[in-house]
Amino acid sequence: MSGTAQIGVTGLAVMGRNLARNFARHGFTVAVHNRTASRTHALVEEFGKEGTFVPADSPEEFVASLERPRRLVVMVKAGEPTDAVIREFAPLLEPGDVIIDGGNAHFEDTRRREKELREHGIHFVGTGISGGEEGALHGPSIMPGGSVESYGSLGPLLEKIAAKAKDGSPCVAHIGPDGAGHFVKMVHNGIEYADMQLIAEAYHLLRAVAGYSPGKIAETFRSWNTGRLDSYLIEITAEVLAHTDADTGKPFVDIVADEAEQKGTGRWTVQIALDLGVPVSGIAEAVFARSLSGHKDLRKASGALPGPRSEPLGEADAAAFAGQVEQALYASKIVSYTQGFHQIRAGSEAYGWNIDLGAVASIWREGCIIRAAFLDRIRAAYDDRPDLPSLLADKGFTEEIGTAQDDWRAVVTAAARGGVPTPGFSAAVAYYDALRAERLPAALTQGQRDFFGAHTYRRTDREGSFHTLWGGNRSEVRAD
Ligand code: NBP
Repeated sequence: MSGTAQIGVTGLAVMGRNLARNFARHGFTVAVHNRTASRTHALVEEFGKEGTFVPADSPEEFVASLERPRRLVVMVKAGEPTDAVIREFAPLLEPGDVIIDGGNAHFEDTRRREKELREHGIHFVGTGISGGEEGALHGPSIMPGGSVESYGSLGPLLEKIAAKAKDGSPCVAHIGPDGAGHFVKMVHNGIEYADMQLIAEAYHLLRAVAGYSPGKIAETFRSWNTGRLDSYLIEITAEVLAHTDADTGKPFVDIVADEAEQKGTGRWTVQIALDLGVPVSGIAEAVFARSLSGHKDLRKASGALPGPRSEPLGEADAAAFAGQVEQALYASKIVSYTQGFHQIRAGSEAYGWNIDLGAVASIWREGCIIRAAFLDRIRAAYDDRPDLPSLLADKGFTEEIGTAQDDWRAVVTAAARGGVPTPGFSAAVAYYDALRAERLPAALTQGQRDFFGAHTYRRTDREGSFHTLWGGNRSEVRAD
């Protein structure tokens, strides 16, 4: 027997509850279920008036309340809880039904689950959902993977509840088969790590080199937010910096312990990038910066290490320096998006996902943490040239980074002189210079490898592999 609910949500903590309300507010009949039934009843009691909910206390009841083919969203803790829920629900489903995993799953887990369920004719749609609890309620950016067929059944519902960009288009697109959606969400979070690190470095420089107060830095970020850096993260940075702690009267940022957390997705992005051989140095530096901040004992033990003697800049120089920091932040940001999109392209090629990079930029525009004016530019770059080898190769970005580069280098130099750690800015400049270099010292690295391990090298002037007899007469032999 088939029920009446067009969609079901199981797992009604903050994300699932708000997603269920979002579906209901858009006129869908929503079946709701949670392992602990009290959450289900609380949802209906508190928000029942917002739409039509069909509460279910058992998996059987939940599945029976869904129209066919059934579409059920799983919003539980990623990892083993997701497997437990699938084990519980899959036997109750029929071929053609769709399970949507909206949690932050590792894309390899999604690939495994999709394959297992496909054997039973069940579609498994690993879906990245970005925007936190507010986004889940008012419109998230949605990155579904899975089969084209499942998107046919699911897409119209997701398009209704997704955030809408300024041009009215929904921030959702079918990303590609199996784990593609969760992969893209992972890199999205990685880019967000890099963005946050760059912003933190800009703050640190304005404080330590320009001598600005947190309030003055908040003003600076507010003014940046009216220009090309316009984004959610810049906006909230200004809010955080302007906030005063009620207990002490001190700037809020000065009473927060300076040890940042690093959860799964940033770390995963870097681990996978290493496997794919993609240099995402901006994201890696962001993860390392967080992890270094957490080594409090090591930092304490190193506090007496000598550093440079430096004075904050005078007022006029400080204002000029702030302008340079804006340029450095923008240029570094172009680099971190370049690296992130390179990783998505590499993942797409490695797993045969055929991901449309312009569409990815397009669906990140609203409702999500990295919402940024800048994403329109990225989409336009890929619309112009879908085979763009790197974002930096786009004419517009090339020109902008060309304009920014003197200031960018000046900021990195000032940071090194002033003893202010800027791993994100510095790594971004190094990446840029490495990409544009005609010759890299990798040639010397290859020579060393051939010397100590007979690893062979290729020549610039002839095809083939070669080895030099380093211990002998140093003559060269063909190695292939
Ligand atoms: P949590 O990640 O805190 O998970 C809590 C939910 O999982 C509850 O409904 C809980 O049921 C259920 N659950 C657990 Br734990 N183990 C279970 C099991 N073995 N069987 C059935 N249910 C189980 O919730 P959340 O913060 O709403 O996030 C949900 C998902 O969305 C996560 O994967 C998260 O990574 C992802 N996500 C979160 C955000 C965010 O901003 N919070 C953003 C984007 C994505 P119970 O009530 O019975 O304990």
